[in-house]
Amino acid sequence: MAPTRRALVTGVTGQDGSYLAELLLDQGYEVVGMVRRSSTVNFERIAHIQDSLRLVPGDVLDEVSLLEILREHRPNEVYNLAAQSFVQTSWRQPVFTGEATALGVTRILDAIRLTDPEIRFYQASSSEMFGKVREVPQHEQTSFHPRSPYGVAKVYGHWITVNYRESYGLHASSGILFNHESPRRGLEFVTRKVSHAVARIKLGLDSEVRLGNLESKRDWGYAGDYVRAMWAMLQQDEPDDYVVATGETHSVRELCEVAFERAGLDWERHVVVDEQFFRPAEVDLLVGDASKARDRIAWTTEVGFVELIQMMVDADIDLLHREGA
Ligand code: NAP
Ligand code: F7E
Repeated sequence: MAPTRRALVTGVTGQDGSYLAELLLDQGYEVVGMVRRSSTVNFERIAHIQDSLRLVPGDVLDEVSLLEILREHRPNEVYNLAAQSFVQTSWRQPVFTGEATALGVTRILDAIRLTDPEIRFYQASSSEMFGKVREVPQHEQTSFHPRSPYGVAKVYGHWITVNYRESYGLHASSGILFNHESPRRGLEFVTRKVSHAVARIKLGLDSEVRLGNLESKRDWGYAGDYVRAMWAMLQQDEPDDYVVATGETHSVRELCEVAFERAGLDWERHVVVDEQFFRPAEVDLLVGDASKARDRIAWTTEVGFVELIQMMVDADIDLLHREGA
């Protein structure tokens, strides 16, 4: 019988961490999830699988905690999903964003190098690295021009992953993932902000939602589809970098149309444009070319844009009902 594989997931309490942990458990892995200390427990996204996970305390700001976890749990694969991931916050907390989202990657890579260089490593890179895009669509060779401290930090995380692969021969791969959403998305991101607002308006709890740039365009996919790509990258003989995207782009305005329509509402009666949600520098248009992921790791999407947004609106209406609204 093949030995049980063990994976460490940093950021396991986040949107992607929860879907990835489910996938790894389904594949028969022992899943070690790293959680950082907080004054209240925030395990909502993993509550349904919590008993099957081994949750261990640690922080990407603290290299000793990472070394201890690797020494004690000896994973075969490490998925680094931990980050300060909200772009808007990165202008307010640029140094913290750099510490967690950029240097956190080096801390993990170094801990791997020192404890067990055979560990396979996944880095959660981002389409935000393309920023002021040089070409459309964006692929693995497109140059980076990040437009936020978050994007800059992700560029560092990406290149340090490539560098440790080239310097030390680590099996380190970087997934350049475009926006991916789900009912588990944080409430501050625009898709979930809109789906949650639609549910509240539908149930008479609110009358409007205030948004920023309605013309901005994103390539939005479903998080459940994207975590399959992360796992597939680490099953390849050779480490590499892959763009993961749907290849379709939609504006925030279209997102509003689909979301409000799902609840039988007219978005123009409820959406208010508010300057406070505009960004100091914007990424206007993102659309990815995932041909390499399709060809080399057989990655495909199962959930399209309209289905995704409808799923999120339905889930938020259900959630509010369950909360007794
Ligand atoms: P998310 O929901 O914001 O989750 C981020 C996770 O990182 C949370 O579990 C958070 O823990 C943890 N974390 C933050 N700071 C940490 C620290 N100092 N030490 C340890 N853990 C820390 O993000 P996501 O959407 O799942 O994204 C996962 C990763 O993919 C992130 O690196 C993100 O930047 C990247 N990414 C996301 C997308 C996307 O569209 N979702 C696209 C490209 C790349 P708490 O729960 O304690 O806050
Ligand atoms: O913004 C516009 C906003 O915050 C999308 C993260 O997962 O994906 C995510 O970053 C767009 C932007 O995601 C509001 O200006 C308009 O153009 O949902 P978002 P993001 O910044 O694209 C990338 C790939 C990551 O890696 C990140 O970790 O929507 N927008 N009005 C708004 N955005 C927000 N949040 N709120 C608004 O009111």
